Amino acid sequence: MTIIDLRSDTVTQPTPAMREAMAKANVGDDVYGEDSTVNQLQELAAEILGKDAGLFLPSGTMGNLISVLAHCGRGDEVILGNQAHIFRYEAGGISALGGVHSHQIPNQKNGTLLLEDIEEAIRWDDPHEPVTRLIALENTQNKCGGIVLSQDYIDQVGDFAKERGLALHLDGARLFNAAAASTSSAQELASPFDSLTFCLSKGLSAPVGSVLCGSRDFIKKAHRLRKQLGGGMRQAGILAAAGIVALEEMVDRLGEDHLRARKLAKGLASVPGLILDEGTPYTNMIFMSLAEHIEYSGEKIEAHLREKYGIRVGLTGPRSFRLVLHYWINDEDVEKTIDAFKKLLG
Ligand code: TLP
Repeated sequence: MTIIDLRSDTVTQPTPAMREAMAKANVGDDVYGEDSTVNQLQELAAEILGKDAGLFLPSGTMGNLISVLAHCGRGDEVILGNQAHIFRYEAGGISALGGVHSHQIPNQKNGTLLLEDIEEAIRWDDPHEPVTRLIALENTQNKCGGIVLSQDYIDQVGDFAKERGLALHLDGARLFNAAAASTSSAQELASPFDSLTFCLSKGLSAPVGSVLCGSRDFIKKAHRLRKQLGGGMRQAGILAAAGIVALEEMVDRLGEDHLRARKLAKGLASVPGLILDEGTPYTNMIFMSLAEHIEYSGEKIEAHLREKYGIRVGLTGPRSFRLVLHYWINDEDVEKTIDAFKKLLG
């Protein structure tokens, strides 16, 4: 049975071109800065995003952690959304490992944080209070449906942060999906941020890795933190080679995943018993839940789809799902998925 894995875009396998590039990659000891393939990837990423320098990392989680630790000292505070990946899904690393205090404010349905809420969250200069250092945004915002933050909005937050002397970080795990779905380029969407991470191993299909970009001084600091956290990799060019292919060949096709997400959503919307979240999909993710009259639990449906049809979907609650489109899902898979839901619930 072929597997149709819609749980996440993190499940993507490397493409044949990536495997070939990996086999041929020149490598060296990257802790010494001597891996020419890693260096090439870092320069390419920084150039694409209009930043001074880049740093190759094992994961997006480490990229966010290093960024927060580079901007904040122990007891300092980061303002971020209550739906931010950093807050919800990174095992509390910024507090556990960095002693950084997180100040969550509500993410609006469109993924944004209200400027009034940010303003109110900024601490007074008072010895009772932690020191506010950083604002962190996420684009696309995963938990808010994979929604895109607009250029207008991020520019406003950028100006706001500058006026108040705060740093601004972007969790841009899916920044290239955001760019594919907006009129701005990835570089424009990156411009207001002092630091940003993007993932090579999601929609771009590379097997491992993220790149952190920022000023030369920031990346120097981040480099030491990477070592401290045990993220200094040696002959990492094997992995970076796939990352270069990801940036050169996989960015321009992300719109296809968004188109397929819309096709799949349209088909699923016609299945009685499924209720799609308002507006979904914004990019490559569909969020939906079971209508009240459906007796089965989400778990049961997930198991049935997996065992009978080889279709894997993500459970986001007792009766809700996330389906993510990516390079390894084609039109036929989309049809099969719609059919399977119809057979099960129709
Ligand atoms: N997200 C994963 C899960 O952790 C939820 C997924 O399947 O979507 N930022 C954002 C916005 C992310 O969505 C993720 C992964 C990360 C950071 C972390 O990236 P990795 O997995 O490379 O540490």
